[in-house]
Amino acid sequence: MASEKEAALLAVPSDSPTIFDKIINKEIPADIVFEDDKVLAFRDINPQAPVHILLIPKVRDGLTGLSKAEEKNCDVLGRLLYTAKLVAKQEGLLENGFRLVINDGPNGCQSVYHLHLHLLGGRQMNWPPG
Ligand code: D5M
Repeated sequence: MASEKEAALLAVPSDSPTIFDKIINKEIPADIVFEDDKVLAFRDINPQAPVHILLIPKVRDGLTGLSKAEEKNCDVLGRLLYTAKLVAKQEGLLENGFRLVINDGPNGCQSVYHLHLHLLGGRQMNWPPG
């Protein structure tokens, strides 16, 4: 399997449907840990920490990445952040902290062009990130 960086460099930024649409529509399986009318959260297929969960808006509404955000997206962006806190609490392993990451564009190592928040934790994280 290509590394996440290789996958990101091969990914073509676009507004086309992504693998995450298939997860939202339950066309492919995912380990879903949270779902409401706006947000879906599921475990990353290639975890980088004991807890690695992706949070996505169920309706993309132009949000291929954070750099495409407009004022109309503010509600769902806030909802994603708040849901990350709820899911962190639900996981139980993150009382000592966790990290949220949004990769944007090729330089940010984004490989899936449907905005998503990485929730990472369950170990001591390092800084600066690579
Ligand atoms: O992160 C995209 C992330 O999406 C990356 O960590 C792998 C993950 N991914 C890709 N396909 C799947 C499926 N099918 N299930 C769960 N997780 C998946 P980025 O920030 O774009 O590099």
